[in-house]
Amino acid sequence: MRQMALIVTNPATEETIAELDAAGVEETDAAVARAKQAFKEWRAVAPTDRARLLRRLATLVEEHAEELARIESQNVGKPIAGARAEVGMVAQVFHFYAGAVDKHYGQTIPVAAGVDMTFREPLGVVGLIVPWNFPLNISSWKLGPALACGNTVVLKPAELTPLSALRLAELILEAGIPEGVVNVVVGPGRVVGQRLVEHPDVAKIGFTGSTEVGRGVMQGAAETIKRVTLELGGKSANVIFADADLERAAAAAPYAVFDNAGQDCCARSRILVQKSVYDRFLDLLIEATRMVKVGDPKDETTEMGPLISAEHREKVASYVADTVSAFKGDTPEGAGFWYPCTLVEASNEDRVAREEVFGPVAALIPFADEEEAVTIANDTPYGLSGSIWTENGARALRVARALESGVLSINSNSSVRPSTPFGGFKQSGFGRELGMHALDGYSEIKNVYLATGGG
Ligand code: TXE
Repeated sequence: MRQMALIVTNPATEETIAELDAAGVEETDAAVARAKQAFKEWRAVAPTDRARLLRRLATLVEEHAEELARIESQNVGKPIAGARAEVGMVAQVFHFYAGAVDKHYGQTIPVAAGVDMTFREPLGVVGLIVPWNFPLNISSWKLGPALACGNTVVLKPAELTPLSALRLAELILEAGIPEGVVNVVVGPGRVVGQRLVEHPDVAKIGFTGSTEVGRGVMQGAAETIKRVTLELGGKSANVIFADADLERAAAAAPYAVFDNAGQDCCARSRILVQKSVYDRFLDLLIEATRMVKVGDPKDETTEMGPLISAEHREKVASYVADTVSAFKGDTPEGAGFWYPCTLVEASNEDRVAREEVFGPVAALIPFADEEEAVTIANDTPYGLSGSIWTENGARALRVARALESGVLSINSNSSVRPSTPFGGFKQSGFGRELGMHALDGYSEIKNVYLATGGG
């Protein structure tokens, strides 16, 4: 049975930009069947040929970068300059995995009376479930390693943002990747996503989204003992010590939480500041936040666009309702799901500091010393990313080792690079994306023993 139509909206104008038929269970099953059929061919493609096809895809993404950036900017409300940078990363990710295809291999292990070897086998059909905040980027983080390992794919973009994945699917075919290897199914998470999670022919789910839905994915996967990789929410700390370069830390802090209008699992949305420099840092931070240019995503100089939807804006606003704002920026008049850059002074017990707001809201929290900074930073169910700002190298590493987070940066807020592992501790999920580590999540180790003598 067909589901209702999906209306795709530009969050900056509230205009409809596409109407699509939503897929249901039947279409999902058909996509899985196509992927299962294509697996027979794709797994047998020589690694060097798989590498060549992925490289061609990377090149096509580069050649269509402007078009893809415009689609993403229109559908998500991202500033065009940021969308271009994201598409640049998508191409780099495919280049990285093109290079990785034939470098992810097994071992020979010394044993008595024979030869023992390991092989990296593909899993089969993998279901990739992607959110709306970085639709193309997160798709590439999963597609790259999945295809490099020889799996075939059913990709489910978020209902709100399916357009870039549909265009990417065309480029995948243009690159020469055989039909059926990548199938994009657009439909509601609780129908298409859920079916992928339950489908007996899907070997693994690579999921990015909310912790709540991630929990359901894990439960649903138990029935068929599916592999899962979960990249979930975050409530990361940006820890500013008194001995930091305060000007640099304050100049960078707004972008660590307001980038993508705060709809970023890596957002450093808790800014922990040592008490002795708190007032000075707050002044610098307000000054830097004032500079964030909020407005039309088409404008080349815009740094922050709207939120994804009216419903999401309501959710974001609910976190700020009972807080003391230290700063609230301006937003454009008229249509669009705008929300201002907001700085609130909070305690780590407040709801705004405990839950993932997923909007341009930073909670400032003072701390006395290193020990208290670590205690507050770790006092959260999440553990995705975080930053440490200090000129004391030993402290920087001490704190980095003590923080319960998967991705940390020192004197920087950078989180993602094609070649380095990305993923969470605690309720931020498990499994790693990007880098060589992601290949482990899309392959199975097979051990083969060859008897060469009596044994
Ligand atoms: O996420 P969902 P939503 C957080 C963020 C945000 C909140 C809600 O706090 O405010 O989640 O966002 C699919 N079985 N993050 O509602 O629902 C869904 O269609 C299988 C953090 O958009 O988790 C979409 O493709 N799949 C995050 C994907 O799951 C299901 C990114 C994510 O949607 C499903 C996004 C089901 N039952 C939101 N229900 C991050 N870590 O970056 C939905 N989906």
